[in-house]
Amino acid sequence: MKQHFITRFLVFFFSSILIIPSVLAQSAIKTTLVSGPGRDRSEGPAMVCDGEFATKWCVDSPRQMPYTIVLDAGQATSVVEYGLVTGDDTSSYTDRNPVAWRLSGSNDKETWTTLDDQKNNRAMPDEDFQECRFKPQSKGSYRYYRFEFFRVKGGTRIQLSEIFLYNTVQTPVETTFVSGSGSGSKEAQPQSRFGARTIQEGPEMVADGFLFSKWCIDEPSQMPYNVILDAGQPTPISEYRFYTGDDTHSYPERNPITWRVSGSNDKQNWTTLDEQKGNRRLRDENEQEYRFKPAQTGSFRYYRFDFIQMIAGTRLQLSEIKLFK
Ligand SMILES: [Ca+2]
Repeated sequence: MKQHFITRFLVFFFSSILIIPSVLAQSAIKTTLVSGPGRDRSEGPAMVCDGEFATKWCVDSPRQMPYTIVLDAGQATSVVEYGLVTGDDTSSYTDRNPVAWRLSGSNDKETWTTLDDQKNNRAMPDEDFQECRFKPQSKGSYRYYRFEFFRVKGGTRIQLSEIFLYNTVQTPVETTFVSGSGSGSKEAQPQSRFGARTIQEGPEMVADGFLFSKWCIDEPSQMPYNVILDAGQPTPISEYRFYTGDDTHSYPERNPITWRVSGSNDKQNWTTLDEQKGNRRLRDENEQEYRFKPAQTGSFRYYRFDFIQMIAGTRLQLSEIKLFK
């Protein structure tokens, strides 16, 4: 068992190559910039549709407000969801997220139909490289999409690293638990007025649909910890989400920072879909959702998550892992 563990660890290290994040969502419509305010070069408006999270549109020009970006979808397309992605330093400059905007569609760039109107939407997080998705109130088939940003959280500077348009809605994948590290062991709770209580904190808790139940394991001999989920049939995923535990605010060191996601159709041959090393995006907050796009995709029935390192120590906890098409 120990040898198996060491072998897996070595395989991980020797096979680890730097994966350049391929951040363009699989289902995003390819768009080009028609017009928008800002510089031509490094932080210009074209940066919202270059497919790279690393490049952003950043402008502070109050006279040009509302900041208006027009994108060309190439052909008439119905947008059922759109995504705004925060910048590379939004966690340091939290005022730059838009809070009021309007989305309109057109086929001639003259007559515009309002599709969505957000007056004070603070859903975008104060975090770097985070995509926030919105469903427009109206739909229709349009070639051109216009975003008018009326207001940001504070001041007049806006920044976005990408704007994604989608013609398919992101749907959750129903999964069932296959196997995982930990025995479903019980953690004895202190004596309370309810009597001695035990709580199940086995790996199956990440797939029970509840945030108040969690997988919590501290068994160094079993590291890296893994959990396998069954999507029922071969299913490509565009996103996976981790949800922190019910007391992560008190125990932030339990958040994973290095992990690998793999897919398989026979539970024997695994294809690496994503590797994250030293990723500290999960924060010291309880039951919070964090979204990740796998670097690779493929149609797999089984998805395996290997947790290689936490912020500190050997205890891992997550309340849910969810997959999305
Ligand atoms: Ca970009």
